[in-house]
Amino acid sequence: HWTAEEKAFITSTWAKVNVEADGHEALCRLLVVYPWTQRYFSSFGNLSNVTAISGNAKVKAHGKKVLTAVGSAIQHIDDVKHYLADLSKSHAQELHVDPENFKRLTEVMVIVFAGKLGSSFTPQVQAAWEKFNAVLVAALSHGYF
Ligand code: ZNH
Repeated sequence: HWTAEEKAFITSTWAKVNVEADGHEALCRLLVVYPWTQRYFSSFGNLSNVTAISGNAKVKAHGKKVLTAVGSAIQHIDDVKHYLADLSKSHAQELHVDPENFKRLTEVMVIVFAGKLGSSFTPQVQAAWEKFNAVLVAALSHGYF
């Protein structure tokens, strides 16, 4: 259900993504914009303000981990649900992350990409990402049912 053009939009964006810097920015935005998401990261230490969040080494490492997983999912774009089955189960059963937050993370990710790519993040490119993110969110939410 992917066209060659949509796949090309996703992979061309991904070629410009820096998993460390952009993952860090996306996770920082999640924690600042939706502060209740901080509760899942109580082991990360001080997240009390924007400066603490952006300077937190664990936040930085985790942002990279999450975007690296997104990159791997892109490698399995035709079978994301199966590919992320274990990750979905661990988020449901061990981490107890409310799946609404997957959607929020993909939204901040789009904002980070748009900011980084500027006019090359065209409406068509965004449309491909909105579709990919819907697949990603559905796959990560699958283990909850
Ligand atoms: Zn998550 C973890 C991915 C979202 C929370 N994550 C994780 C990991 C990964 C991920 C890969 C690791 C695992 C292992 O190691 O086994 N995530 C991911 C993705 C996404 C996500 C891809 C989307 C897109 N998460 C999320 C959210 C949240 C979370 C939204 C909340 C809010 N995670 C989490 C936690 C953890 C994880 C808490 C654990 C951490 C530590 O370190 O402890």
